[in-house]
Amino acid sequence: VVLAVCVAERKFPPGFKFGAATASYQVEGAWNVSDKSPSIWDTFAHENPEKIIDGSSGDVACDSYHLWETDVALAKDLGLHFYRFSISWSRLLPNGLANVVSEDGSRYYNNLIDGLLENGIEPVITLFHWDLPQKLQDLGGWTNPEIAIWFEDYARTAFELYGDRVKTWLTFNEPIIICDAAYEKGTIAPGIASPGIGNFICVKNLMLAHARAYRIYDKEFRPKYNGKVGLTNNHVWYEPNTPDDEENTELARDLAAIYAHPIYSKSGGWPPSVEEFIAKKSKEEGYPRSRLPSFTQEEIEFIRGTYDYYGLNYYTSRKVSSGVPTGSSISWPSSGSPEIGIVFSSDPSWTAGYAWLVSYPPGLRKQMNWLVKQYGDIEIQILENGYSTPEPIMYDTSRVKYYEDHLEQVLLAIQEDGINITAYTAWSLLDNYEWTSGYTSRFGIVSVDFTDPMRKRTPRASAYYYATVIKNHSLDFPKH
Ligand code: GBH
Repeated sequence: VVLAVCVAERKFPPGFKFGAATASYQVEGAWNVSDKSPSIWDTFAHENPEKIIDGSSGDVACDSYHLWETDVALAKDLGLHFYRFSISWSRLLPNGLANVVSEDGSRYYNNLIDGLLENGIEPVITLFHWDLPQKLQDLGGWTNPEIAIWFEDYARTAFELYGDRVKTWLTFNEPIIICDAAYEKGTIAPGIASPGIGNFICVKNLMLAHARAYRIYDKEFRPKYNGKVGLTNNHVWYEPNTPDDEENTELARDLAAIYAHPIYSKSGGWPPSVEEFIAKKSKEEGYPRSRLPSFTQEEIEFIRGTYDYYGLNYYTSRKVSSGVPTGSSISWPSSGSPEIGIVFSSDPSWTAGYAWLVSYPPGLRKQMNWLVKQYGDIEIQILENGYSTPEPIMYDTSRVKYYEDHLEQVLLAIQEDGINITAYTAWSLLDNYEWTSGYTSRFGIVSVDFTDPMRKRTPRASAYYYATVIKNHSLDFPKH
């Protein structure tokens, strides 16, 4: 009876949380204040302006380093239950290593955390949202196995400083982008093109780094702080273009799951289909061993089960067809996979959005069902979902529609499929530095005037819409 009422009212379950997200390099600015050292994004944007659509950098961005109180006030006005932000590793640890903790850096995040809590907003922290200290990149970054230890020390520093007040932690934002875009295609910082090699070394090291951070939390911090640790994966939902494409489609889903399977599956390690596929290909290509590095049994056990929730970032879906991706379409996960030999396209019935962001709301529900089928009855936190426009329009009806349609799928997944979804996060609270798109792609429910030295923030129609959903805890409310 209760369920029926909820369905009729399109209400979210009690305790379901709504939030919004940002990331350090995309909003903070203050790239060289105090003792902060450069991250790979400072270097990449400064040295390769031609790789950024508008040649810009995040030197100032939203200037949230100075304007964080305004961000907190906005989050409060929206009624957000939580605010997800990331720590800039090289702001907190200027050497990358944990011998020196920046006073200035640690104070900045302390203030932000306290400011949020004073306003009744939970801080949710991402430890790594792509801005690796340049000093660690100089030593190989994610291709140096030592990074698992560097990351453990960084994570411990953050847990020690903030664990008393921060109860939800993410080790990584979108490992697939960290390893594939950065070390396979080289389209983002640090710009290393090493297809089929660099990306696989990266993911192995990253899985071990995640597991180390999780295990020290478990041992040293959970008993006193009782928080949750996980990571968030970006999934593009794939569907076969024709019945012939079904096998490749499942392989594409499995290939994206090399970032999940070692942690979330019952068996641990790589997805068997991918392990087999890469081993076979590597042999055909003349390699003496698989390009996908193996784990020892001990490593498999060490990584397996190191999660308290499944973090999901979902934006878009694709149709899968056989073919060789070329030119600008080589970008996994949304354009094609040269590894599998597939190209991605959109379905004519899916709503075209800006650039890569085609809107297919049912893809979100289907992706979650796939995850539950793979990994069992896991708690899913949706940690990013959102929509961009090229123009800074205030009456953003297309974004409102995107949010409404995706939230509806979240409700269906909860009510009809019985999936345990506990949180939803809008990307983004603010217009910000959209990586290689610079300031040309706007994701904010709050607009930012980047021509204004004060970086004036103005809530859009979508902000008012989201605030109303949060206030009513429902998709049904009187509309004017
Ligand atoms: C997330 O990435 C990030 O977590 C966040 O920082 C970012 O601002 C947000 O989403 C919006 O993009 O060449 O066609 O493949 C999303 C994943 C991966 C989407 C790279 C864009 C490149 C387009 N992104 N992709 S394509």
